[in-house]
Amino acid sequence: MARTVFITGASSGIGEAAARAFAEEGYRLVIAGRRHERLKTLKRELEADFAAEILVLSFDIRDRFQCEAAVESMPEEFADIDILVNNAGLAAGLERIDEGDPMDWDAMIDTNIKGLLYVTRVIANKMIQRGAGHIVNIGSIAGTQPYPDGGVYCGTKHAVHALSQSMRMDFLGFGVKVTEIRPGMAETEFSLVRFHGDQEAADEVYSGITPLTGDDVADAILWAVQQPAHVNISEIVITPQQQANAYCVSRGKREENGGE
Ligand code: NDP
Ligand code: 8X3
Repeated sequence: MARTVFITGASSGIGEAAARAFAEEGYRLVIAGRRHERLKTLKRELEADFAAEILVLSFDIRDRFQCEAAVESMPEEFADIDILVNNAGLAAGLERIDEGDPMDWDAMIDTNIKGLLYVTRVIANKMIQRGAGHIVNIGSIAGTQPYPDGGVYCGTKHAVHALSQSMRMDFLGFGVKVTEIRPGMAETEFSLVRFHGDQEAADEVYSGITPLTGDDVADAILWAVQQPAHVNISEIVITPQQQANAYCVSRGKREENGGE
């Protein structure tokens, strides 16, 4: 029987790429996000390309009651979630703490931490009852490497790192695996969202490098969940070849940037 995967933030970027990768492998999919039309278009595409079974759930992950109602609304054939990919998230703004916008902070904290918790709580509960499941949390290199002007985003991803470790201990003995994937720079809508729609600023982030794509991260997610039953992949850190960590990026060819 096909396994069922629930992906939050499937309307773009890493989540959308993961949906495509899982559909191609024959999984049954629940794809979630706020942008209903995008999710419906993706559903049609994956049904046509891979004859995949897809359920669209449109809700705002920041709202606990919407999260619970969405999960409870799933028809029987989708209700037994084998894999949860906690991917929905964002960065909003890039500035010093004293200049930060508290509305941006709320969006990041409510989505990246509280939203992840709300969805995990209801789905993990069902996994524990069934004695099986796999939760994949999309963290970030920012989850272990705080950088200037990104304090709140980095704080939320540090929380994802801590929560992933706690979940792994909480669910030990219940047959539920937990994997945290921490990507570096991936070119998705991430920077466009961070800079509030400023495309030029978003493009600048990736100038002179070949960033990760959503597909690269999706490959890592798929690999982690396809390991044998007795194997748990705890963490994967994945960056572009030109990014060593949150602080060191080599833009352009070595000879063009003085070998830095
Ligand atoms: P995108 O902006 O392309 O995708 C973000 C997804 O999150 C969208 O599908 C969006 O859906 C969803 N989302 C955001 N807010 C909400 C909300 N309130 N309710 C429901 N869904 C929401 O960015 P990425 O694909 O890059 O980001 C995915 C994850 O990867 C994030 O957690 C991000 O922090 C992480 N990450 C990204 C990196 C990068 O460089 N791109 C690197 C490291 C980690 P919608 O707007 O339709 O609701
Ligand atoms: C996104 C990667 O380095 O911009 O989480 O924080 S980074």
